[in-house]
Amino acid sequence: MTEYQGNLRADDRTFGIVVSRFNDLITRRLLEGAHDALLRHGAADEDIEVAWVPGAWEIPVALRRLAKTGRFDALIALGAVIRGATPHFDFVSGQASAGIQTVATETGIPVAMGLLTTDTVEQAVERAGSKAGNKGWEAAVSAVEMADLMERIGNDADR
Ligand code: INI
Repeated sequence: MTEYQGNLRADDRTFGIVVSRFNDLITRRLLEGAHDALLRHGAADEDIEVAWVPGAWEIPVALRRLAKTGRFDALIALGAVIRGATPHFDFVSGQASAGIQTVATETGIPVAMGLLTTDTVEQAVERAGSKAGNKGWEAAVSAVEMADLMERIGNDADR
């Protein structure tokens, strides 16, 4: 039996982050968490690129552009959609989430999901560096693991 597992080693790997400005009180904390996690796992600061977009809706197209450059081993999507703040919450959160996954499956580049979808601002704050941890940090660790896993599995003929 051959088994594959990604290690949490980020040295010599390149990461692209797409982060949305909407609810930037939250998303800046997610970015801080993701950046910190990448550095702590060995990534070099110059191997991390960050693209800011207006809102969660715009995350997938920016991810796709980054993926297509061929510069990245893994990507990270960061955003915050808060139900109380938007009447079209289900639409924005659903389409953004689906679009994020589509970029990963269509390009073969792993995309970690750090898009918060919460009912309240308090829940978002809790997940952006207070009592429920930092989902940006967690997403970045997933990106590190997936980048290593992809290399272990080997070439993707579709890329
Ligand atoms: N974008 C978000 O990232 N979070 C939200 O909570 C949100 N609300 O509340 O609507 C939101 N809307 C903006 C949207 O993502 C687009 O940027 C906008 O529609 C322009 O295309």
